[in-house]
Amino acid sequence: MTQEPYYYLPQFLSQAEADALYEHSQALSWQQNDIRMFGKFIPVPRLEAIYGDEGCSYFYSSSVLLEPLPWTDPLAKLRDRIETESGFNFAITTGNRYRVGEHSIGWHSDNEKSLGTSPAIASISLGAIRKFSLKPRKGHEGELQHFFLEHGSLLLMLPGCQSTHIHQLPKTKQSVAERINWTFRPHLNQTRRLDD
Ligand SMILES: O=C(O)CCC(=O)C(=O)O
Repeated sequence: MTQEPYYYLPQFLSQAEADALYEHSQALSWQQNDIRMFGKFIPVPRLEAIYGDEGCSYFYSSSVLLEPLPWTDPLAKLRDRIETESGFNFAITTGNRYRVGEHSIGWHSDNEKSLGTSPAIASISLGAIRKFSLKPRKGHEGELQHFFLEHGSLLLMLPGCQSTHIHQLPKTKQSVAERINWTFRPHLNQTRRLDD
C-alpha cells in the first residue's frame, strides 16, 4: 500500500480557537483580484488575502501578484503552531474567502517558482464545510479523494504532493455559508527558520 502524500486532521483547532480565528479573519484585508484566462482578465471567483514575511510576494497563474501584509498576531501564532506540529517552515499565508457556492478554485497544483522544489503546504479551514478534492496526475498512483473540510481542520499536503497530485474546491449549487481558508506556504526568499 502506498502512503498518501497528504493528511487531514479534522479538529486541529478547538471550536473556540476556530471561532476566534474566523472572527479575526473577517476583519482582515480581502481583495477581489483579476486573473488571466484564455487571454482575458476575469475576476477571481473568491476573495483573496496574503500575510507573511517581507519580500515574500506570491505570483500565480502568470497574472495575479499578491504582496504580503505583515503577519497579524493570531496568524503568526497559528503559523508557529503548524510549524511546531508539522516540522515544516512557512513564510506566507494566502487567504481564500468563499462567500457563496459559486466561489471556488479549479483543478491546479501549487507549483509557483517561489515555493521552491518540493513544498509542504498547510491549509486551515474556517466557517462552512466545503468539498475539497485531490487526485493523482496521470501516471501517478492513488485515487480521487474528497474531503469535507471542517471548521478548524488542517489539511497538510506533504513535500512531493504538488508534483504527483492536483486539487480543487469546486462550485456548489447548494446554499452555503461563507468559508475562509488560510494556506501556509514556504518561500524561496524566507530567512526565518523553525529553530530561530
Ligand atoms: O480553499 C481551499 O481549501 C483550497 C485553496 C487552494 O487550493 C489554494 O489556495 O491553492
